[in-house]
Amino acid sequence: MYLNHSVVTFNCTMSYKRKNRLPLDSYFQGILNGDKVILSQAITLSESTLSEDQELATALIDKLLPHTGNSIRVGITGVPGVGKSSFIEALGKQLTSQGKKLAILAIDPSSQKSKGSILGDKTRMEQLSTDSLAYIRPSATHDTLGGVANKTREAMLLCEAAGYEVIFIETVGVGQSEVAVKGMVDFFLLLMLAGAGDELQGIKKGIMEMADGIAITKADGDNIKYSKIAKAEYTNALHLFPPSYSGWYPEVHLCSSVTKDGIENVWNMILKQNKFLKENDFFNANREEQNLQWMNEIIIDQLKNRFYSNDDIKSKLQLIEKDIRERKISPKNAAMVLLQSYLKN
Ligand SMILES: Nc1nc2c(ncn2[C@@H]2O[C@H](COP(=O)(O)OP(=O)(O)OP(=O)(O)O)[C@@H](O)[C@H]2O)c(=O)[nH]1
Ligand SMILES: [Mg+2]
Repeated sequence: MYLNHSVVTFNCTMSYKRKNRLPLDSYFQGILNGDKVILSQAITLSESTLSEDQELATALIDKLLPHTGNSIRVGITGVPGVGKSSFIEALGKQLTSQGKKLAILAIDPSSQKSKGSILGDKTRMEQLSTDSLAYIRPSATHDTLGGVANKTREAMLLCEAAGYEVIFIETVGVGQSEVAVKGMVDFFLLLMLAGAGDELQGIKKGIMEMADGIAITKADGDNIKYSKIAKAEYTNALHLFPPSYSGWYPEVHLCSSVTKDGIENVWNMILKQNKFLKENDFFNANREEQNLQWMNEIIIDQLKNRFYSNDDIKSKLQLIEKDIRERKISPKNAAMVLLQSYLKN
């Protein structure tokens, strides 16, 4: 173990009473027992910015690590209104009716400033929000997307330890948050609408390239014929991309959250890819790679924070920024001067 847990526990014992925190073992047992209240408290703990909370959360996650990893992790993205929440509700109900435990997490870039929209989603996911086999957690709030992503990864591990077999991570398809989600899931599902045009959907080529599968939503009523055309178009478009490292070819399916047609096909595609990745050993390799990536992100995040919150750097930065604007020093040289000064500190 790299972290001295006994010290952590001791420190935490001092403070948990004051802040209503539980001892490490209560979180640990509660989560292994699948207690939703304790799970929520543990996720809140991991989102806390207090250093003693962070120490306790880190110790908890390390202790739970052997009980994590046993889920199918699915990222779900698509522009606002494409039908993400309705799809999750429809597929989620099918899964819980088969007795599967499902956790729904979110990465919502807008929640960096305000509370995320997934809180509103709880009302849109009416049936799942009262389903004992489902657990819905709004997006973490943090100053940076990296911070939100980090907290979501921790929440995912905590949910896995609590016995959730399927994890959905929902994100709004408008920017970088997709890259963050892609970096923490086994299957990245892109929801698209028929007939809306790529520009209108704001979906960038890069996001389509990341997708392991596309589901064309709202394929019901008059929309069915347009959805079929869209399916052919997206299938062709996907063929233009180079094959993924794993050798998996993304599929395109139609579905409707209203009629429930095709919902099962989307799930079967996810299961098929899962089996494919496990058979060619890519499944574990991908997760290992994601873990290394996670560690690197935290290192970079921490170094950046320390650098920019350093008082000496703060004062030097102001002066050197002026010199850059006046072209007295090149940006590269300025960066080197600041870094050298920081490293000497
Ligand atoms: N006809 C039809 N309407 C649907 C379907 N799925 C969703 N809708 C409607 O589309 C609208 C948006 O659905 P949501 O599930 O809230 O979409 P979302 O992608 O979660 O939206 P945001 O959370 O705002 O990004 C709602 O009015 C739904 O009733 C579908 O399969 N068929
Ligand atoms: Mg939604």
